[in-house]
Amino acid sequence: MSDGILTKMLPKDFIWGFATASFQIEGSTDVDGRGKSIWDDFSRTPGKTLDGRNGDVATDSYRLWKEDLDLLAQYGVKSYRFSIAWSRIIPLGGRNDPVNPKGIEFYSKLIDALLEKGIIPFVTLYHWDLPQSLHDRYGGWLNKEEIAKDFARYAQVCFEAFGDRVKHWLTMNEPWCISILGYGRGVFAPGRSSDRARSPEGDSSTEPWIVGRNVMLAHASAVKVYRESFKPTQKGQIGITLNGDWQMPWDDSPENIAAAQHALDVAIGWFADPIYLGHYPPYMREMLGSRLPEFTDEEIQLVKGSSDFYGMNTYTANMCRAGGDDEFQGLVDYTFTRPDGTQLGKQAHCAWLQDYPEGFRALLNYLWNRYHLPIYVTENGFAVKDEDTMPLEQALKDADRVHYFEGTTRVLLQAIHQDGVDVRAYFPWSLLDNFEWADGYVTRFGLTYVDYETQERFPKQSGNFLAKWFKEHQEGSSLSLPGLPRDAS
Ligand code: PNW
Repeated sequence: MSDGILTKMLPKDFIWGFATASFQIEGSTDVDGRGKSIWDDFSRTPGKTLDGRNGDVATDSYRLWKEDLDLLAQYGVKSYRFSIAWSRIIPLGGRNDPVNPKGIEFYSKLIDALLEKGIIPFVTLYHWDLPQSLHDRYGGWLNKEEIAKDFARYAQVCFEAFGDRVKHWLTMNEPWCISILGYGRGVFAPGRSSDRARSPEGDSSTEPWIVGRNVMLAHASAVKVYRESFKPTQKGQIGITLNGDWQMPWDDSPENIAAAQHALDVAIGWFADPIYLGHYPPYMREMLGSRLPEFTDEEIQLVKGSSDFYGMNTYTANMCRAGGDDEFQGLVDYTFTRPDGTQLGKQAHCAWLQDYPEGFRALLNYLWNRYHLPIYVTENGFAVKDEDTMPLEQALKDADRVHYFEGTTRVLLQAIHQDGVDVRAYFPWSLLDNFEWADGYVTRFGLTYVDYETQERFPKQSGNFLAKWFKEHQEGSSLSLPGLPRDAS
């Protein structure tokens, strides 16, 4: 094979698949002994979601999981990233609370069925659905001692029950979102914030930073349990996945060049530096002073090196200008408008997302050069404008999303072959349109359209594009993979 052909292909053991999360797809919030999560009542509270809808049904995947697996098999994925609902496994959440056999049984069957289809389970332990009882009992993520112990116990129960078959574990999904959106801006559960119009209690100047540290400690405690008691026999990998978008200076002024680094420090370095390098980025301390919660020596030893790989969720890029008072962006203003007035890329349905594949490539390079670990891209996707209101036939021809994935798949190969970045996995978000948190069902990220009246699933062109692209770019895969789902057009 000539170099030209090789550089068009993915590395041999490259993993790809589609991703979901428990609360966004399962529904059936009140069956088989599931305990409440913090998203249950939050999403039922008027004013918390854009369309006033909640997660009680979602895509009904707790009941329709077999259909979802058939869909995955039709797309020919190698892997499926899904999350386990803590409150199905331990309804009250705590380390002395009973384990729910029905919860174990549900995920166990799902894992077996995946393996029967030759699909690798890629499992997230925590994708935002904290057991409500832990929040009520001791403040949930705000309570360092309790939450780390309870999370480690929950993780242990999962390793015991599923670790014989699951070899890819993610502890937490997106600690920045957990901390900032849940305890700073107050737009995600539990909705705490200093803004009294939004929340009766909370302190946005301190709580997000405390929660961030506690999430890292809980993550690292679970990893310690895995490495000491399970990894020697189960031989899997475990890590965390962080959200973060590429941040670039708006122009070449020194203050805006510095601003872009500050934005990266707060969006990514806040977690990635302690976990991979063993200390906070200096800018975090500069910005927050004594409000930045310290780690003890023992804690930082626990946290440092606690991820076997870099788990990367990314959607877009921003241009950065120094200034503004938003600590959650590192006291940096974000814009999609270039100095010449043009836009970075196509605008998505949600305000924070434009299509800019070069940002994806730049971020891969930045993370590889800074942390030197294999990168697993565990989320990447696009919400098409007005997809919620257009007719089905039109929604299935999701040209803007196809364009987005043409871009990211192109630069993915460039990052691997031209830049030498060690990327090992890629999971577009999401297998299905689903409950998009504070956006309710208004914003759709699916590669598959879901009719929420009938719960019927219809592959979009983007889903078929990705299936075909990976079929063509995987060594040997065209020989062994099943046919594509029926065409959307
Ligand atoms: C991620 N932002 O969340 C989550 O992991 C998914 O559950 C979610 O459905 C997906 O991205 C699409 O939103 C994010 O404001 C939420 O920058 C918000 C942001 C980023 C990621």
